[in-house]
This record gives sequence, C-alpha cells and structure tokens, in this order.
Amino acid sequence: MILVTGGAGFIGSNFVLDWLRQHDEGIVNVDKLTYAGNLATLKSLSGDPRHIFVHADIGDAPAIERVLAEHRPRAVLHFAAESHVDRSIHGPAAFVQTNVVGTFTLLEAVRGYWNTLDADARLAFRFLHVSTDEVFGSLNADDPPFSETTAYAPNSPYSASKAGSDHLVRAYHHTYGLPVLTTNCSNNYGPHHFPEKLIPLMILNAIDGKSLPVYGDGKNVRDWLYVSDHCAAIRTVLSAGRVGETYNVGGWNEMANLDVVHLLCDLLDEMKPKASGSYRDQITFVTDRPGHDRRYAIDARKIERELGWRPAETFATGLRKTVQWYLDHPQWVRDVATGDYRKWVQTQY
Ligand code: NAD
Ligand code: TDX
Repeated sequence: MILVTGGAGFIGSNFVLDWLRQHDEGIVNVDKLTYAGNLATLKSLSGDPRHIFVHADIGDAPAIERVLAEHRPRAVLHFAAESHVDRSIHGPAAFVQTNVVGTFTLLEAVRGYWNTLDADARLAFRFLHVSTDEVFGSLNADDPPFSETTAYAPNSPYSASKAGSDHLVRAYHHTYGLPVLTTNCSNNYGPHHFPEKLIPLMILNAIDGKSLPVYGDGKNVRDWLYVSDHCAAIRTVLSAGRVGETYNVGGWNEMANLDVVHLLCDLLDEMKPKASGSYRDQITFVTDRPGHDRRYAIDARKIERELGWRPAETFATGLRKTVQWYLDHPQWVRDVATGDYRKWVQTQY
C-alpha cells in the first residue's frame, strides 16, 4: 500500500489512475477536497478496493496518524498543496498553512509512524515530496537552466511556501534519517487540469468565445511537461531514486506564453473550427502578474542519466491529446465551472 496526498487534484489524480492501471498495489488517497480537489475525476475507481479515499487535511495530525496506523503504507507520496501562483498573491495565508505547516504536520506524523516500523521496513520506506521548479526563481534569457544545485530564490508566496516545504523535507532526512526523495518539476499540462491555469483556461475560454488573457507582453517562458510523463518520473524516483537526493524533472520544452496560446488556437482552429475567423482573434493582453517570473527552464540530465527516465510525449503530441481531452469531456468541464462536482462528493459520504 502507498499513501498519496492530494490525489484528487490535477497531478495526483493522474498519478492515481496511472498507478492503478499498472500496479496491483493499492493507494490510500488523502485529500482535503479544496476547490482544486475533484473526486468526480476518479469516478472510474468507484468500487475498486485498491483505491481508498480519506477526506482529511494534511494539517490534521490525529487524522493523518490514524490513516498511517490503519493502512501502514510502505511509501508516502506528497502531492497536496495550494498550487496557483495568482491565488497566492491575493491570499498567501492558505499557502503557508497547507504548504509549510501542512507539510510539517505530515512529516511529523510520518516520522512517528516510521519509527514504529521494523528495521527492514524503515530502510525500505520512502517519503517522496512533489515540488516545483519555481523554488529556483527566475532566469534571464541567456542563463543556463535550473539544475539540482541551483540556489533557491523563490519570488511568489506560492514558490516561497514550496521552498519552505522542500527545506523541511531535506531537514527530516538530515536530522532524523527519514528516507526522503524530492522532485522539482516544470509546468505540467494535460487532462484534469483546473481551468485557472494557463493551458486549460485558454482552451475553455476559446471555445466559450471569451477573451484569452495573456499577461504582460506574453514573452514569459515556461518549460512544459505532459502530466503522465511527470507521473512516470515520480514512479521512477520512488523505485530507484537515491535517498536524500533531489531530481529535476522537465520536458526540455521552453516556450513563451504567447507561442503556447498561438499553438492552442491553431489546434482548436483545426479540431473545432469557428464559423468564421480564428481563435487567435480572441487574444487580449492584460495587466501583468505582480512579480511575474520571466523564465523557467529545467536541466533534467540527472534523472535521465541516473534513472533512465525520459518524457514520452513531445509538446505537439501532448498538447493535441490535452485539447482532445477537454473537447471530449464537456460534462467534466461544466461540473468544474459550476462547482457541481461537489455534489458527487456528497454522494460519497
Ligand atoms: P492542484 O491544485 O490541482 O491539486 C492539489 C490537491 O491537493 C487538491 O486535490 C486539493 O484538494 C489537495 N489539497 C490542498 N490542500 C490540502 C490539504 N491541506 N490537505 C489535503 N489535501 C489538500 O495541484 P497540482 O497541480 O496537481 O499539483 C500537485 C503538486 O505538484 C503540488 O505540490 C504542486 O506544488 C506540485 N507541482 C505542480 C506543477 C504544475 O504544473 N501543476 C508543477 C510542479 C510541481
Ligand atoms: O490567464 C493567464 N494568462 C497568462 O498569461 C494565466 C492563468 C497565466 N498566464 C501566464 C502566467 C505564467 O507565465 O502563463 C504562465 C503559466 O501560468 P500558470 O498556468 O498560472 O502557471 P505558473 O504560474 O507557471 O505555475 C505552474 O507551474 C509550476 C503551476 O500552477 C504551479 O503549481 C507549478 O509549480
């Protein structure tokens, strides 16, 4: 049994579904179901005894201690977080609470549980912390990409809170010997992505005939990775990563935001043509995000060299799959837009 936190969110739900397609080993999925947690995404697992859902906050120590004692996982994979940079600018408190205090509370509970294991189980145990490239700050156009030894320089309340959690995870290894692994990944995209983030927001606004709001000059650069490639990287690090190490995960796919939006418009023009004109006509430039990091880029050579992981998707194939997924799931989109997916949650208890 493995324990996943945040398994009802974007990356966590993709991870849970991919894992259960490939493994018999079960998952206990601990999620608070914030606005970003959507159990309807995991509907296909209804009645599957390998998936146990626990509605709990990682900051609730007694609840987490109970889950650990009852299910005795061999590993904890920590996805749960407040994840949206814009929200962290308007309301940083929840980010400190979940990402810093919540991760600390989880680590304490895991440390207590880990100490109850026998020597072999303690050695085999893993705590895998899922983090972001944003902890490294912003790059200039000619800087080399972030490596595992790049100094931390977080710029938003989100990235600062993730940096805090990374440091706590590191400290629990150095101080207490907890067998931890950390991954720092670039921007993900793919199915189940909440439509507050660039790619799903642009797809859904485009087909709704709304404007496509590009921040600033649209030249900020992100490094994009298809979500199932990130999930594969996490499985690889879990099974073969060296304890105490961090691994950067990225797709070698840097692109300016405006170019991403153009690609999406062009795909939609082909896959769901408008009666007249192009989706590009809906692009509008809006006020920039405060403190907007200019460029992220990941040097993924360590995980490639040491663990043999490589992304399977190119941006072209991954983006096409993503657009197709949103076109094929209008009910999911409607439920997310109206908040109706919460009704599904109520039927679960
Ligand atoms: P998300 O916002 O889509 O999902 C977060 C999930 O965590 C939700 O299901 C939510 O209900 C749950 N959650 C939030 N607070 C909780 C709490 N206190 N207790 C229990 N559950 C809680 O996020 P995501 O995009 O899937 O990101 C998952 C992880 O990956 C995060 O740690 C994020 O920092 C990291 N990450 C994300 C990206 C990306 O591009 N999305 C890239 C690199 C790293
Ligand atoms: O409407 C928009 N217009 C726009 O120009 C939105 C929502 C975003 N943007 C820009 C801001 C960023 O430069 O697009 C880029 C991507 O924005 P987001 O999708 O909000 O992602 P980002 O801020 O880069 O952070 C994401 O990647 C790293 C995730 O949300 C984080 O959780 C992850 O750690």
